[in-house]
Amino acid sequence: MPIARETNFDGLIGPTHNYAGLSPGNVASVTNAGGTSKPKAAALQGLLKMKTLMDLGLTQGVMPPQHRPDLGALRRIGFSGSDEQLLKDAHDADPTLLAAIWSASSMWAANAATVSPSADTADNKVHLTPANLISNYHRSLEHPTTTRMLRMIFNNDNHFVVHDPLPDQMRYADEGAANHIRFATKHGEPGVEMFVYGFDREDTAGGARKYPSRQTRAATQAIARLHKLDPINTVYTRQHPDAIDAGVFHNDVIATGNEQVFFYHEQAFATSRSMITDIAGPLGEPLTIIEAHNTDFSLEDAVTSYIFNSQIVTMNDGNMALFAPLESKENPRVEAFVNRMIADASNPINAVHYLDVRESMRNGGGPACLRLRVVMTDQERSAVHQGVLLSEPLYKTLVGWVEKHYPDELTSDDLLDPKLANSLTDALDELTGILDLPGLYPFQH
Ligand code: SUG
Repeated sequence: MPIARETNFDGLIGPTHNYAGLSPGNVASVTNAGGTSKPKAAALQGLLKMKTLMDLGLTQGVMPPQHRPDLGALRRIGFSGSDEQLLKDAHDADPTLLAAIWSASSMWAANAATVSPSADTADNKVHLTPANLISNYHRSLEHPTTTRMLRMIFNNDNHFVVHDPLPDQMRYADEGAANHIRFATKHGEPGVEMFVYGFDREDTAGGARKYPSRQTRAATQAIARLHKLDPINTVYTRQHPDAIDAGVFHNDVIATGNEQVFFYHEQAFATSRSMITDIAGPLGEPLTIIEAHNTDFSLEDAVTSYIFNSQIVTMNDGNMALFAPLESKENPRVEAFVNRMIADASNPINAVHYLDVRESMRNGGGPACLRLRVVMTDQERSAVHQGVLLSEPLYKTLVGWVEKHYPDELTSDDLLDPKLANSLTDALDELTGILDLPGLYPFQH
């Protein structure tokens, strides 16, 4: 088996990052609604996160933000006139509609797509299915550009298949890699892919009661078929409805994994521990289970600290490191748990790096939300569009671009400003030059 490693493609936080309370069931989004955001600081935090991983010797990619405000979305639902008129009429009709078309939510790249590495697929290609994100209107606007972008980045038919998103139907509601964990003895070996859903049409009693479930079982099955996965190596697991109702709107808020390591909270899943056997059986080796119990810290601690939204990464020396949100260090119970985990020689995680992505966290997006993890062989990685792979010069250029174009602060009043909207179009035009992605945005056609 060829050696494979993960490359993380982080969403570059866009210049319109704001707090609009658009995601029911996402506690941070709802709690911080109406607050003043700091787009420049947010993007610099995200870039520093990418640089931290790059400096530790990992390949790091960048996914550009989408073009917002999406005035075309307003025209599609019957608004017309000048840009100023469109913004004003949308606001008068419904302020949350105006906020939706400005949302920088494509930063959360874990929701861009579900990815299956070539070691798992029948045709030995890397398969990507862009997520339709239909559960929230502001996020449903992302997939056309996401699909185009992924096809530009993974533009090599010998190695990559970028599918169309699933049908725009609640039956196929899909939120991408946030509800998917891949296990393997080594990244390059055939793995077992675990798909986590919140809602099953045949089992309405299984749904959460208070907050919406965003992923259906039918969607996960469709992705497994599209990706030509071996059914023996595919596991479907339901999120615990109590977890969804506690604010676990994506599974990556309560569980994560890397190679043979499976780290989750005891209240994450509705299914019994038999799923562990379902995963370990085809792998032929036991998993390293790190299960946090209520006696360690509560579901609420998990949701506020976002500890499970850490990235567990295999470093080049074979050891694993945890890239955790700063908020998890600020919770004494969670911090103590992490310290025990790092000291425990029975698991391969032996370092923790705390990352400051507070601006994104206030909208419910931690370190793992901000990245799309793609496991690739060296040959596949060299077939990726190289313009989006981070280097020291590209990092400096992107920092300069952010400093030049991003507002320091954004409030809901700014969303009525057509001049701001226009200046952002010019900025993104410049960005496609920097990343060598000409024609990415609809306005460039
Ligand atoms: O979909 N927040 C995003 C956060 C996504 C986090 N991603 C993962 N867990 N992988 C969401 O709920 C809030 C936008 C606002 O309220 O302004 C938002 O869309």
